[in-house]
Amino acid sequence: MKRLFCSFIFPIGVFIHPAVSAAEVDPLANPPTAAFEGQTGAPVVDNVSDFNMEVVVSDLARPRSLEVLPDGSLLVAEGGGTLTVISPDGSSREVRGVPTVRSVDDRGLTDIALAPDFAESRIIYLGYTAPPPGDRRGAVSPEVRSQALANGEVFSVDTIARARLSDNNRRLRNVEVIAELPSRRLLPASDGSLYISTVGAGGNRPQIQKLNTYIGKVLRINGDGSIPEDNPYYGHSLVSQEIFSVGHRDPDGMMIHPNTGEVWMVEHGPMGGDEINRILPGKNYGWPIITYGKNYDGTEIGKSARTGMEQPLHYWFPSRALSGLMMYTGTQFPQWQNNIFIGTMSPTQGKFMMRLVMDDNGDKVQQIEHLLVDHDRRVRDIAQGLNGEVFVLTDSENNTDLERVFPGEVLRLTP
Ligand SMILES: [Ca+2]
Repeated sequence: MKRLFCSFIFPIGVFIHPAVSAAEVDPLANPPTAAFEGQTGAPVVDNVSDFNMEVVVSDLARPRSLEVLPDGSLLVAEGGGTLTVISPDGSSREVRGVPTVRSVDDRGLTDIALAPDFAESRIIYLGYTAPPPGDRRGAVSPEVRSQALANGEVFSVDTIARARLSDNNRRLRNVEVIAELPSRRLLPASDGSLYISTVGAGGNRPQIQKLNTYIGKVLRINGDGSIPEDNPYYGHSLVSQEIFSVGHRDPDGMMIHPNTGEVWMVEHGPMGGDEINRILPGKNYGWPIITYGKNYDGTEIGKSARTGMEQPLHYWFPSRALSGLMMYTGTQFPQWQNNIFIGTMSPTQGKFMMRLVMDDNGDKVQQIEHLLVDHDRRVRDIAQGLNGEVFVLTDSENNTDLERVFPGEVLRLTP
């Protein structure tokens, strides 16, 4: 596999959608047919949730990830590469020793995640884009990296690191680059392995189906960066052995299901076809061969089912732009137990937090509630506090984004 690096600063690409007259085509006409009853369009909840919302902090720039530390402090990662600890008393302090993050748009730090044994090990994983070698001030644009990934290449700037957070939460120590891989979200598992959802592609990209690219995949490595021997393609010389599952259009939020230990993940569809999936080793989740989405002009992309490809547990048509994913297991909101929460970020369908009420088996969405609709902020991450409160990380927007200007926040939801 070729490894590239580039020291130029590239302009941010502009996406141009094909010109279609809205009068001629209703892109939402003829919605797809579900594979089973209840796979889409779950009804709204019977009982509307009642909760209080407080703003904990409101000065974050492109925040990406929120973690709850064992002492009740919050660890927040901003896309530009800043880690901040917010103490239970509300005071905040920047964590020192964070590796240098570079990107052209302040989105270079993609995720942070605590090891399951963090209380003892203090190990934290970071996914980010590093500066190109020999050019600490340089950066590579996401579009250029995305094209390289589609070609089966990896820029040496795409970095997964692990580090130790000092006992007083003030400094990262022993920062160690464990892999050069692209990442959207990191998910450490109790067996010591690390699942990584990678970046995807906006268009129909056959490269997503290929086993020698990292685009549109879930990857799995060990905590030291080595390949787990029980990975589905371990020992196969012609493929990327980090691959755990394939065929994801644009992966985003992940979680370990608290009751089953399975990996669950949401992904962005095109116009329609946002999905939540149970991620199993070696499985193919279909994009772009099967999808419940359509092209943005309403034309068909492919069928919605095929033998040997996985069906989503639930899909959304039109798309909601799904982001952070969490299952609630606390006691402060008894009526939320075993509900799944997903952040949404859609400029057309709304920005809010979804609550999914699951059936007794836990794999069918029975009812859906939209929370924080009036707050109208992109919800990027969701975390459960030590006492069962819920923390919500909202994304910042700037004046290139619907002409709205406000910073990212941490919200605290209590009964
Ligand atoms: Ca799929």
